[in-house]
Amino acid sequence: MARLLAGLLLVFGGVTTALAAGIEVTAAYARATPPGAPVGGAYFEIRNRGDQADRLLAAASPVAGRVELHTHTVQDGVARMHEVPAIEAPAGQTVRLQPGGLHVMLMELKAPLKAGESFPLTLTFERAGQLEVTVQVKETTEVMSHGHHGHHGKH
Ligand SMILES: [Cu+2]
Repeated sequence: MARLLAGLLLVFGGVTTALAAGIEVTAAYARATPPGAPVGGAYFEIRNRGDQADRLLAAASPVAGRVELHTHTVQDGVARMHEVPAIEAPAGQTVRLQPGGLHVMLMELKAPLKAGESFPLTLTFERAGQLEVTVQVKETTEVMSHGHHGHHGKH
């Protein structure tokens, strides 16, 4: 596993922008996680430079057992997150994944995400196909009021 990860980081290290079939993914980052935390969030911007709508269908990373696409909704004044089947990327628009909104959820983390490190994330788009991005891990600077409570890991 360590060898695989090192190889992937070598291949993808330094890549901040990934581009495929009109889809550009920039500013990918994840929040550092405390020891033992089972999940982490990853965020980035998807710019669709093409003239046809696309959708992010799935994501995968060697740092997580599985990866889900999530959004937050507020019900009865309580913010909750839940899985979504896809994240829409309308033609000519930029979609921003951010804390409190759409995000990529890294489930079953194999090790804590440490600030200053980076890891590869494979994104699968309906039209553009697979795109590899490098996610930078950043220190958590703001406290999420809703956190990840109530995350049952099933939907
Ligand atoms: Cu989530």
